[in-house]
Amino acid sequence: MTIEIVDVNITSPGRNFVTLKITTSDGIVGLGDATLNGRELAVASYLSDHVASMLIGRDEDRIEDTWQYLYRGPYWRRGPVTMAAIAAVDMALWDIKAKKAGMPLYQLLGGASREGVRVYAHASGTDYAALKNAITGYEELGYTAVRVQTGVPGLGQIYGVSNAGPGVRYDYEPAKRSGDRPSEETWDTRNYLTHMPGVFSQIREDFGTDLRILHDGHHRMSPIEAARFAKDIEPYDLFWLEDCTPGEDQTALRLVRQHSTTPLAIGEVFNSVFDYQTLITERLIDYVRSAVTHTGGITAMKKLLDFAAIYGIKSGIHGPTDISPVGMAAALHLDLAIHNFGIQEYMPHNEQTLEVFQTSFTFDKGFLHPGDKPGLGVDLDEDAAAGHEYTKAYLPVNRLLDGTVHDW
Ligand code: GCO
Ligand code: MG
Repeated sequence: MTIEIVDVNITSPGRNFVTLKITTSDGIVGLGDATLNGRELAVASYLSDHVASMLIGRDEDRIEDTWQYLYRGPYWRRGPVTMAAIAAVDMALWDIKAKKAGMPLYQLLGGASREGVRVYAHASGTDYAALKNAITGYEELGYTAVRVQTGVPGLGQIYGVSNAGPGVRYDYEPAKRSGDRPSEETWDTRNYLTHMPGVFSQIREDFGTDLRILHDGHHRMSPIEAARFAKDIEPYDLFWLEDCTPGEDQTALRLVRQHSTTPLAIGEVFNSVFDYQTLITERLIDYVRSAVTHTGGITAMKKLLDFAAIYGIKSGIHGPTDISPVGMAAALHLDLAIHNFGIQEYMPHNEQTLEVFQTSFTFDKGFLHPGDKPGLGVDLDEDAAAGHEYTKAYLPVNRLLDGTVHDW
């Protein structure tokens, strides 16, 4: 059989998603996530203007060949737009293959290596009281791991901190529907570095040693600042410190490693195994943070995680709300199958999103499972999707207190 129809679906049930839908000549449908936060239409155009026509008539079973054709074929390689587009095709083809086999995708990846996938939630608060309230709420829901982000004195709205106030949802949606340009936030690394160790200390005092605590530096520290920070927070036993330095500078992490045993995670802005070559071979990280959606899909992510496994490095796949339920399903099937699973990020999608994308995920005491429907196990309700028109949204831009643009 061959690929007969290729559609690109754009919908915005509270936030934008781009989904590739491939239909074969015998009517099997595969879905792939192509969402690139704040740059959604660029990937949609890459797919509909440059990729769709090349897929028509191809054998849907030739996943590796199609991957190589899309990666090597255009001469221009890598980059988030290209790799998100390739990822979407790859996920859709795996979805089709698993549906044809009548199996959930994880079975084709080697079968389950565990009963469920430990996930971490996003706990945040503008001050410690709000953060404590959020952590308590997640513990009550059964989570065993939380990423903690909190306001810093002297700064306003900052990365990772929900200003929604106490409630059942404590997570954070960074993309803002702010019209034609991004909103702006302010930052001061010194204030942050002075404030955070006390927060971790307080969390350990209040919640004990069982809770897995994660934290995201969001690329804002210089190598020496990150080294100092990672060393200062060692006593609080973090599960990981994520993105402490700017992602493109692989050797920056040598300095951090030399000074601290705090586990390090990086990679949500990466899109290729080559972004990790130094990091993995020199054992400069402990967790791979790529999204399946931004790293060339299941085919590429499996190779990347197998490469990491040789060096004792584990997975920590990116799973914010800007990864659609389709991309999340791809992550969960991989998580379940691979041996070197570490943890999975989980920011549950809102109700409107889950009406558009129907999943069969189950959550039990801090562990997620993708479900046992054939394929990825996610359906796209196109009528529901059509009710949510694309709305431009941007990630914020960051400035230091003197106005200098800084990493967000
Ligand atoms: C995370 C991330 C996200 C990103 C977002 C950008 O660890 O989940 O840092 O919150 O900021 O995915 O689109
Ligand atoms: Mg992050």
